[in-house]
Amino acid sequence: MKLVFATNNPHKLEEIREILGKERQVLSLKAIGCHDEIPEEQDTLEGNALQKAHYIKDKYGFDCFADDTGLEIAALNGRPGVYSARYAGEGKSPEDNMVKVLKEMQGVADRSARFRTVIALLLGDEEFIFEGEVEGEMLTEKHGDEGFGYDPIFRPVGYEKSFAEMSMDEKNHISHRGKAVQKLVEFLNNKNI
Ligand code: ITT
Repeated sequence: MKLVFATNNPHKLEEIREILGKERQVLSLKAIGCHDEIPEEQDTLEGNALQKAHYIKDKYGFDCFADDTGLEIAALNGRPGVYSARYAGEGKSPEDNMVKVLKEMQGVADRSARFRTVIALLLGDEEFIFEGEVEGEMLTEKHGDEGFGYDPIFRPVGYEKSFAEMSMDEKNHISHRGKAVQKLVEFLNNKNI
């Protein structure tokens, strides 16, 4: 079984291969000759996940899946949410995004937040959705060098370290993406795919 993972983010590909790639081949966009910037124009995670997956299915014909992820901070009314990738502006780096969040959270007592991932899977002409989330809190400064994106400033509930202080395996066991991919794996197993 070959599935294309419609992402331009190499960290996501690495995390997902660690879980899914043990039994199934997960093809990158590069492997199918796609070097496009895939549009993400919707205002929900589900909408964007579906848009990314459909872009690949429609253009290349492969069964595929896509992930859209957002960091939802309670004190910021759920921001950056679906706009997590470009929170500091178009073309800005993950570092810039973190700087903006840390600035907005200065002196804020309620630090609760969660990561949410929605995966859209397209098999033949059917579509399926899988979700995962993890609760945690925003730190006041960066901790750790592992992971990617907002990992250095997010600490999951029940842990003493940030996602960026965890190994990929440790993060995958408890993370938003890890949980959503686990549901995807169970679905594929049940279908004998
Ligand atoms: P694709 O759309 O190509 O998959 P992306 O990086 O643009 O890659 P998203 O649209 O899902 O991914 O954007 C989510 C943003 O949230 C992005 O800035 C990531 O750096 C960040 N992010 C996603 N997953 C994360 C995780 O597990 N830990 C920390 N930050 C994460």
